[in-house]
Amino acid sequence: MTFIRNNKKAILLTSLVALNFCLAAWGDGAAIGDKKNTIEIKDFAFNPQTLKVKSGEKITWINHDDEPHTVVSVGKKFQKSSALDTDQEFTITAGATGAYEYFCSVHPKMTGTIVVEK
Ligand SMILES: [Cu+2]
Repeated sequence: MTFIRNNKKAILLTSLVALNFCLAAWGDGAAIGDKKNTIEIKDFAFNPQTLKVKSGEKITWINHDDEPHTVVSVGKKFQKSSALDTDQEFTITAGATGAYEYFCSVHPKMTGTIVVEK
């Protein structure tokens, strides 16, 4: 009887440990995927100003200002965003390698650069 009871406890404990590991691994992965290539628009600036990504990765801008902003590629190298309201996001997928400059068409002094690496 004692053996069975202990065994059940051991199985339960093992399951909990395994579950925790799974949750931890999943949580980390999601956090990296979500935050890695995010450019915050705040106080009339793109942050970070220059972002390095790998080709095929997604890049997301999020507007944390009360003013609307846009993301427009110099030379139309990638699709432009619509006017982003507060907390609105705009996502593109990085294509060919190179440096891509962009600006906000509402406030052209706001500029940033995406560097796409292999
Ligand atoms: Cu702007």
